[in-house]
Amino acid sequence: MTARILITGAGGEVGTLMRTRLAAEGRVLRLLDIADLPTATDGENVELVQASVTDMAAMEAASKDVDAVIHLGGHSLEESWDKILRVNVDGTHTVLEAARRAGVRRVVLASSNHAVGFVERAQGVAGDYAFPRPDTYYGVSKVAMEALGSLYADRYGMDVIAIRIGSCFEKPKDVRMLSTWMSPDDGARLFEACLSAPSPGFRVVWGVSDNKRGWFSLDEARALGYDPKDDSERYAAEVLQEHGELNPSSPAARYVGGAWCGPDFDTAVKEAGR
Ligand code: 15L
Repeated sequence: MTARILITGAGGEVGTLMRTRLAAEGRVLRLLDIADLPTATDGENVELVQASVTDMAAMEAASKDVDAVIHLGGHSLEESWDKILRVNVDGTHTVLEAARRAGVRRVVLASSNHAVGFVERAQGVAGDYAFPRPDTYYGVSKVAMEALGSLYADRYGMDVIAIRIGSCFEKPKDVRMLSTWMSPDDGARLFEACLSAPSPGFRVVWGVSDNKRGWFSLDEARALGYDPKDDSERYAAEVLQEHGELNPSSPAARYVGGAWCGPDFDTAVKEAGR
């Protein structure tokens, strides 16, 4: 079992869901976030680090004596180009480079479905290596993340797995998430598979549960040993009652990235005012 794991963005949505789920006997979780993290509970085997993923010296220090890094840090929603470039793109480079310098051999990267958000569902998604079709600057940063991961795997022989996470929340929040949901427990199963698969090299895998309404291939994740147990279907009636069926001609229904492909996520036009 992986003994010491550095988790960046440990105070974020996915980091918080994983904190208890990735805890294990004989394992230390080194939790890093730019924000304050909740202090350790009784018996919790954690080390808390407050730092930015863009700070090379801090990341090198945080990567010392670590067996694997799970990189969840960065903006998790669309932001201005400046912020995305600095925190998500430069931050991911810093995390990988710090890991390399510290001799860490395995990094698991939180990529996103938004790396291929403009893939049309009707085209039949989504082999794991679907060509990038980012839907936002955030999506571009996830493409850059996958490219950086590939570089560090090929050039330095590191094991790097990029998980294209669908929607990791306690429950699916809307109709689209009935297809994109990754339950927190399945998320933990997938991270464990990524940590323990022997010599995976560079991989891109989908991070979703075994959803009846799913759009994505689970083959690559299963090849790493992922065995999903959850299905969003148990929430379908509740979600459909609350939100109704998707309008089939809306971006939300047409594209993998859903509403992110629509005008509300057009950052360039918002920033320029035209
Ligand atoms: C993501 O990548 C976001 O970080 C998350 O907040 C969700 O919006 C998710 O994608 C999604 O597509 O549902």
